[in-house]
Amino acid sequence: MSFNEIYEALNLIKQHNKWRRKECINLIASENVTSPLVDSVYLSDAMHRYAEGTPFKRFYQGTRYIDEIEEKTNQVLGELLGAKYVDIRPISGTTANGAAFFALATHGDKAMVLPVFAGSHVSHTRFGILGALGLSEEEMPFNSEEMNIDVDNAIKKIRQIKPKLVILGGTVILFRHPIKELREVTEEVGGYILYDAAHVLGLIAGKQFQDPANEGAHIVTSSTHKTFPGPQGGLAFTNNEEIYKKYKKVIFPVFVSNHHLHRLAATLITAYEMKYFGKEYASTIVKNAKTLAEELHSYGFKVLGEKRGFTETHQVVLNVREFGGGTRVAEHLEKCNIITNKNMIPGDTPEMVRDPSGLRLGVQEMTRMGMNTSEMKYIAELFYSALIKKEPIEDVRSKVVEFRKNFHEVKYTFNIDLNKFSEEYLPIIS
Ligand code: DSN
Repeated sequence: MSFNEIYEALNLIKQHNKWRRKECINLIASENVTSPLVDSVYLSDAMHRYAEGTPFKRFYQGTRYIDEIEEKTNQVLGELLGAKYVDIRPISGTTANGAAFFALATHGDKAMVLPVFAGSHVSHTRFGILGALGLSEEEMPFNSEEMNIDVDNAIKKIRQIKPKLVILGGTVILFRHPIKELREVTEEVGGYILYDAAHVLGLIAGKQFQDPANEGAHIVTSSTHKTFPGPQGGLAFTNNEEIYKKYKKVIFPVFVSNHHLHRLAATLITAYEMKYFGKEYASTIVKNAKTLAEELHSYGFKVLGEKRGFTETHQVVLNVREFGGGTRVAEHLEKCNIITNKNMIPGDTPEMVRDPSGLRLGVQEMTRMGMNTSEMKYIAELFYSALIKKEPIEDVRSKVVEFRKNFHEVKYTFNIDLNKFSEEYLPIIS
């Protein structure tokens, strides 16, 4: 017997951990890190169990603690998100969307969705679950200068095509979407507003962004691991009992059977972190994003959304065509240990999906690691060094690794001595 295969596997993940957690500036707008406390809770016996159904009404025995955890998770999330009904069972944002589409629309119905360059998620498109369910995709009018929905034309189009779903939110969201403005006309044509809050959930929980469930969205779907810094997962929420009932019937048994139970307690602890630290965390994220955008702009980068002050969220979007396009720039930055992703932006055609002009940045993870506005200024300087000054890759990478050494600890969490805590509370699985 040889342990080489085991060592090889362990080594790969060890290298990943060291690189992404200790040596990189992570600016992927859809990621975040959980706290050590949440990490500890995540690794529990719950990962081995089943609990189909809803709390206290299961198809399996042995769930008495899971029931309490799930009920509490929905309750605390509901308090944070201003929602009467929360369902934590979707295992991802895509699953949450699929269930909502299926609950509220049927094959042949129309859905009005943002163009991909304006932030629609793949699940909102004909290539994803929306198309798989037989819904047709109708393009939402978008004002590229404002980097937001063109409200007047959206109202006209809703009246004209009568969509069953009007999908707001999504993967590029710099400014508040016009939920209130589109609610009346959507109801007039018998449709529903679905707001995909995946990117901005933490900003909503921290009360630093729009409040979709109370501004008029019929249902809000989300993942739980972007600006909301929980384990990977999904959820849906609403203040409408009828819609909740429809959703509940669909999420199980159509879209999940078991809902990955180890993430529930970890999400609950994250919800408590957001209850106590969310306001400060979310306001720092927004301040940091704005600073990064302004600094990049002052170095000469083309930052989108200038007319409206660049951003109100965790995101900054750049047009990097002059540096060779999104693919080339993202790959170059990766060699410098700056992790970003290429993105379509207004003006890009569908054929440009593999080499779009844009780069999307998000500051939520680096904010969670304790960075503030002065660090954002330094990150902008590193972009300048890498892309405008064209410093050698190794020089920029060394600066990044050195800089990151000061930011290894997750902030906005409880100050608990995990060694003492774990003896009593976390006897995990031994
Ligand atoms: N595709 C992800 C994003 O990066 O926004 C969300 O699933």
